[in-house]
Amino acid sequence: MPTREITRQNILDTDIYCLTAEKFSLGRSNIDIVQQMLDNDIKLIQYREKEKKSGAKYEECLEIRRMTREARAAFIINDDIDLAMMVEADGVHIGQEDFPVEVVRKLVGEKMAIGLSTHSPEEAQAAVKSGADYIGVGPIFKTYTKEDVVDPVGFEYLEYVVGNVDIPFVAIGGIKEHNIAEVTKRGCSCVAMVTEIVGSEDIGGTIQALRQAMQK
Ligand code: TZP
Ligand code: MG
Repeated sequence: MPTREITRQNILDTDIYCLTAEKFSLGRSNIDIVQQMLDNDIKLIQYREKEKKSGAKYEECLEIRRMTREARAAFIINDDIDLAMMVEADGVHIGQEDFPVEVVRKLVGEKMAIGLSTHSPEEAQAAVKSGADYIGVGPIFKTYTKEDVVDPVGFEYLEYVVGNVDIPFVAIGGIKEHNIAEVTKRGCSCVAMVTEIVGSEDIGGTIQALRQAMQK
């Protein structure tokens, strides 16, 4: 893939959106995992870390910012708007129960992308109106990775988004090598995963297998 300047509009123009989760990383650090992701040409990484204090998260995100910049990959931070601003991330990802997108926009300015998790057509339409740059669509399948997760939305909602939503979107939740083709063949070109990648002994091999499966 040719390198490009990362903008709010093109941040999802890539195949795999990787999220961190040290708890599921088989004893490896977030930094080690991110390095392996970048070494395998992953161009979009979200720092999602529910188990650490702010100071530790700041130190890690500073390093991941340096690494992603060098690799020309986009860097998004989950939940922590202040942290995203402090390390000059490319984006922040928030949920339905977080601060309103319009208010977050006032804080982060015009350059930073704002992603919003959605679970229904109503939430998708509201996200577009709010000025979100992209939406998360899911969980597509059952997932055990997220604690306060809602029931799977299934393919019906994904198909609605493919047909009716004009901003970029990413599918998430329980996506694995064996089911990723069911997502991509429905017209979803960017797929987010946590455990399938961070929980793999062979991250490079898994990414390669996922990329192959996405072509089916
Ligand atoms: N948001 C919706 S599902 C989910 C998040 C963060 C977790 C997805 O994790 P996994 O391991 O890819 O199922
Ligand atoms: Mg959140």
